[in-house]
Amino acid sequence: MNRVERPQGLVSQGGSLGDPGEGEPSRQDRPGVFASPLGCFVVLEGIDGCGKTTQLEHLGQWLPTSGLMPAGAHLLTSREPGGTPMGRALRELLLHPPTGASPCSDAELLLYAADRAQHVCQVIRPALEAGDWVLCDRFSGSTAAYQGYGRGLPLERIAALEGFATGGLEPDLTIWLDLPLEESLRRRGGRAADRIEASGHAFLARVAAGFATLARQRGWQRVDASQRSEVVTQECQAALLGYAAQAPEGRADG
Ligand code: T5A
Repeated sequence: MNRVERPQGLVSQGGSLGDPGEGEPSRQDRPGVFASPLGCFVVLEGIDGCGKTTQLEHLGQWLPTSGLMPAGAHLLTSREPGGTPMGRALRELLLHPPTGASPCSDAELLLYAADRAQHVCQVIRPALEAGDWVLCDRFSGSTAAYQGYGRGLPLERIAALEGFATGGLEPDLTIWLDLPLEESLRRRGGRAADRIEASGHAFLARVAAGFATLARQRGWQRVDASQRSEVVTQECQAALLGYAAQAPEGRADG
């Protein structure tokens, strides 16, 4: 699976990332062997209210004791938008803008991209480069679903912007919490809708259909999120165990 496209000049413990030492075979000549002690990047995706926050908490407790993470690796849990101090300011602007300050669709896309660029640069990439694991509530898939399928912005333009914002970083594993829209609305109940949630039923239906398409195209692990929370957790754990079982050496123990 494609994950960190190493920016030129970035250096880790072993020297310049991606450059094998003199006389060493290249990474391509050593299948399953990675040039630096990279961690693992796991993302939860799905429509509003599908249970990401709940599962992030459950998996965040389970993962460090699961035996999947290498000894000495830490688990970092985070979310988008809002995984950095700058991101938290952007989150407020995106979800609860002052009167008259709602972004247009293009500006909305750019603000999510800015949040992600900062999150990758300040939090996610340093953690992965240190060999730690990152479990994140939403990433690029949400932009494709909400701004692409939901707002109708061109997917190619979004993909180009994403490449710029993330430097080519992709999750090792994405778990899609699949929940019917009507059930997500029921679960959110009387809670006040944020600006995105208030975009209307047709918008949310396009987003939900977009997630289903993306999951197929991108090979995400689907978990039926309409089940009891404990069962959803067990199925997320199974997805992680399945990933570890087929991951190349160095990505996960177990
Ligand atoms: N966005 C985000 C974009 O448009 N583009 C982007 O690029 C990105 C990154 C972020 C908004 O920004 C948009 C998407 C979003 O609209 P958010 O608040 O971070 O907003 O995201 P939400 O998904 O809206 O977060 P929520 O907290 O509302 O939903 P969760 O985290 O998916 O669900 P959770 O765990 O809070 O559960 C919701 C309710 O259901 C219950 C919980 O107790 C809770 O009451 N629940 C269950 N009930 C029954 N059975 C289960 N299995 C349950 N699991 C949870």
